[in-house]
Amino acid sequence: MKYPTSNKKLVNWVNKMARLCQPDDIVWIDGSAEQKRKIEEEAITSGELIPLNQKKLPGCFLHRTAVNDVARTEHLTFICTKKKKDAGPNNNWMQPRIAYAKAREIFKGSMRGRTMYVIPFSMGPVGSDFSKIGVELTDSRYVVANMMIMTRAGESVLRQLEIEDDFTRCLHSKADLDINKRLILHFPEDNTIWSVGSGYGGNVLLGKKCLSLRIASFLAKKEHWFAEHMLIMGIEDPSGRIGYIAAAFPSACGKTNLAMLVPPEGLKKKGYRIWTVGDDIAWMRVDSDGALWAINPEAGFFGVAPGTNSKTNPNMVTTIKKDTIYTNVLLKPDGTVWWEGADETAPEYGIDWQGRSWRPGTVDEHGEPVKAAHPNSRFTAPIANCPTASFRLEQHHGVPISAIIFGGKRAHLAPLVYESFNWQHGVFVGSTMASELTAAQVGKIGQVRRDPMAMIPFCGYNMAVYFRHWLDMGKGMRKAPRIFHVNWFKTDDKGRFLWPGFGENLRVLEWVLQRCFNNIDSIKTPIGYIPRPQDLDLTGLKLSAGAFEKLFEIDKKSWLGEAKEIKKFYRKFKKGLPPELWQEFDALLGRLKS
Ligand code: OXD
Ligand code: MN
Repeated sequence: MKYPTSNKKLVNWVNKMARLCQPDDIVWIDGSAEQKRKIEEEAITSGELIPLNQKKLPGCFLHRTAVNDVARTEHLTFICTKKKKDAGPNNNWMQPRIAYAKAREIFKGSMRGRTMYVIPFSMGPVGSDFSKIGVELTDSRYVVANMMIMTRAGESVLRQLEIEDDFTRCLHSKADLDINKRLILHFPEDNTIWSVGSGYGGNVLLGKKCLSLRIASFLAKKEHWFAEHMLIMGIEDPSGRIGYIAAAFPSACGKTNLAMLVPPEGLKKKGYRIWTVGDDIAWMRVDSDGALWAINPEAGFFGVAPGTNSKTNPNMVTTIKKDTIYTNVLLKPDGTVWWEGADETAPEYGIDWQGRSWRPGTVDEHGEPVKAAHPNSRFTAPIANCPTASFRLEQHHGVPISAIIFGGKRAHLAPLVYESFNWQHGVFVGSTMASELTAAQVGKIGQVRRDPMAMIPFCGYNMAVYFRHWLDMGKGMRKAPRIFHVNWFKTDDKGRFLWPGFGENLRVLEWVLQRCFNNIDSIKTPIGYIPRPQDLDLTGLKLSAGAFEKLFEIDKKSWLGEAKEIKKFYRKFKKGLPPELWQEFDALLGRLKS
């Protein structure tokens, strides 16, 4: 057989995996429009993709996953390092030998009657110092179609593999989509990912969470850089200066909406403008100028559909009008799609995410309302379609980061915004982040979980060592970004949001950048610096009476309760937890008690 590469390591591995999975044939993805069309046609025939109304939604398709395969299955996700302690208390761990053996049994013959696609892909611009190459083998045309949006895939990557020998070996098979035979395995010491038994994006688009976060975080520690669960956006101020921020929020907490927000009228008039670099992942390196620079390794958005509309995210509404794959949303009779919280009211009739007839008011056998779209239904769309896409997306150098923002979904406790005292304190703030669970994870919605740096599901190694890495990185920077914490989700006693969120969040980001660039004054509190009331531009915003005070209220008693929870969490890491973080913990207690 003639191979489209002379990289022997790649050819040998593809052949070895083919011997295991026994596909009927092997197709190498070249990234051409012609091949893309052919695979889409085959996917339509096989039922993996349903073409949508090509007049209204050109280049768009619908896909339905299996009913038991709609979100990341964290309990079936493992870090397989030789030593258990290297995976840490934050990960499920399996001995590599056992993990390979277990998965091998499921992969064996799993591609019989199917094609194995070989997808060479680059996370980051091909050839950039930031970028990493992966090759995903899969028997899913849905995965191929998604990877062609989410990554730079094909010929140019194969050319790069003639120069660069190394790549992340990513093997995926749907097998029979049996949840009892589902495993998402990461072997950071082998630069390998094996995912079997799932067809859900977060489990199977292996360039995303698996490579760009779990494997990359492990590599980043070794190679002295950051792989983070962060959006990246540029905020152009009235003088034309663009300040870039990187912000970490747990899944489905509004990273995508924030990354492409529309400035409120007053700020737009002042001259503010947004540039979207990424909505989910940031790879950051210290450059020769001593500052932190970032790229988004992805080339597309894999966003949550429900709640996306012209009010919450008009730029996304435009982005997903073409070249988009919708997953688990409602199909309307006119071949377009709908989800809860879309612009239009519910259609009179449609086919729901499970492929069943649906009408408003449909209830299940327990009398519970049936959702038209799954709460974690998604769209996959190219960043290039986004009206606010940054002109620096393809720059090998990335963008300079002025501020790092951590945030969670907390109904109480955390104020709208506060700034850490310094880098070490900022790492403490990130390491103690907590949020309520959302539909993006299997689990109980609303339950609070500690999610340091929004990385708890994605850190590919022991988080105590990850905290050490964060502290060490700060020492290597002459122009370190300032670190902030935000909470858009504080509620009043009746559970109503105190802050309107969405585009209005720019008011907070304006303050953040003022702190970074103009060093305006602030108010010191036990947890950090908060804005002086005159420094937050609230022109044209109507907050309810007393909301502003509540948004910035720091209730010492609640914070002392929080400290107890932090202590419990920190203790999980035993002696591994860097002493600097205990110092910060003690200092916080001291300030709260004084
Ligand atoms: C995502 C997630 O899909 O965090 O981005 O779950
Ligand atoms: Mn995410």
